[in-house]
Amino acid sequence: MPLLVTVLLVAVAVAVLPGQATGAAAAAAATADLPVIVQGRTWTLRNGTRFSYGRPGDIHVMGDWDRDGVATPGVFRSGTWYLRNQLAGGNADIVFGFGRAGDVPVVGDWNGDGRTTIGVVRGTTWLLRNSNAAGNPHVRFTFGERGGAPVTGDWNGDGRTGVGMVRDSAWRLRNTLSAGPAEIAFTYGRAGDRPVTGDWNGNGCAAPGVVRGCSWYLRHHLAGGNADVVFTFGACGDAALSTSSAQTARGVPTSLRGTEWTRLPTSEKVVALTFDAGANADGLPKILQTLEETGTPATFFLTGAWTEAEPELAQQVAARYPVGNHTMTHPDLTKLSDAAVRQEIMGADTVIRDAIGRELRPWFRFPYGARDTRTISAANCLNYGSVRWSVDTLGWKGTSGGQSTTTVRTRVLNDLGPGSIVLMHVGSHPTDHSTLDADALRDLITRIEARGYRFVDLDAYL
Ligand SMILES: [Ca+2]
Ligand SMILES: [Ca+2]
Ligand SMILES: [Ca+2]
Repeated sequence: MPLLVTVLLVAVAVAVLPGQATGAAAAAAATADLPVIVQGRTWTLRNGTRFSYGRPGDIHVMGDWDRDGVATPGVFRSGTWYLRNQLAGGNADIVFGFGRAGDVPVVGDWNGDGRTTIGVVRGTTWLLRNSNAAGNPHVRFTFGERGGAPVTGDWNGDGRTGVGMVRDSAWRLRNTLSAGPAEIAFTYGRAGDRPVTGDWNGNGCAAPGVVRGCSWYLRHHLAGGNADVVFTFGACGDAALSTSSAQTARGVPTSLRGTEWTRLPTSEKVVALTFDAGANADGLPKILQTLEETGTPATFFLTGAWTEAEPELAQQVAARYPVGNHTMTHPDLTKLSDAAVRQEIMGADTVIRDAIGRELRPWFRFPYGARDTRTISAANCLNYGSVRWSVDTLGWKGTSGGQSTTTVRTRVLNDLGPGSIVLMHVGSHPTDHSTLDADALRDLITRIEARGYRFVDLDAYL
């Protein structure tokens, strides 16, 4: 497709005011699906409808839960669904549990009875319900590839929602809710785009779209080619979905847009331990053991290169802790071209997502902490937000650099305050082979807790 590369780096918020319905949306048949964006807890439909619902960090979905012909919002929050039957804020009309934290929510009319119901995708296993209530899955099968983004839509217009998986620009769709090969395959969009599906022209069939930054490229056919409709809607980092689908990538917390965190946005006595992995993994076994034995939450930032070298360790980390993107090869991004910045971020996204089988966004950390307005904007437009640190232990300088477990400990304790973000590393020093962060960790955890602080991971601040 013809790509407006410049769009990627223009972090311009396009405000959509109520009543600003577009010609395209107004002209489409009543059954056409609408693009939807969510910023924080504010939902905006492409026809101007706007309301607040859910909490920041929820995963957003829309569907016709009560079969009255109108699609309304819902959110998935760590295994609990909160569905609303009105296009307005308020309390949830339907609340139930299905799936668990880390599952990817999907919605569709799986049995063709006119009611949209829910499901989750766990790796490549699809677990679907035909009613909006807790219970066992009515349909269960495997489809797709690890690391892909699940999508749903009535591809063939028979009234039943089919499934699909999008990996980078490869779309693989299936009309039948059972294990088997893709029935439709094509390429559309590119790595880093967020897929979105809907019946954009009201012809009864769902079709693909991608959201890149705040630009939407919608297609009216199940085939590669040029976008049929292109427009800007929302801002970089907004969650994107349609009135018949779930969002396929997390939005960026508003407090991370155009800026970064050096402390967590909180006044509570909490501390986030963060570990960067870009060199070797020498300190990792000890770190994982200490974290596990002390029950301490933590967050890891991996480079793509490290993950390629240590895929099993990456999986081991991701099984217990949130994982963020630390670029492919750990360069100073401020010295790279726009295209190279994008390649570094998305290269790592693809490699790490493939290895751990889940979304990394929005967590991103700049190598060396080197960033500027341009590169922060580029990260935001790829739905990443930058997490810096309030204290660097300097353990990475090693014993040969004059550091010790005492200096590591002292630096952290001197910085201690609400929302401290501690930067540590999983590797050993390249020449003296010391692993000061790993060695200091257990004592550090004890001393921080003794001062009345508790530990949190970043996912608690989505
Ligand atoms: Ca409805
Ligand atoms: Ca149904
Ligand atoms: Ca169908």
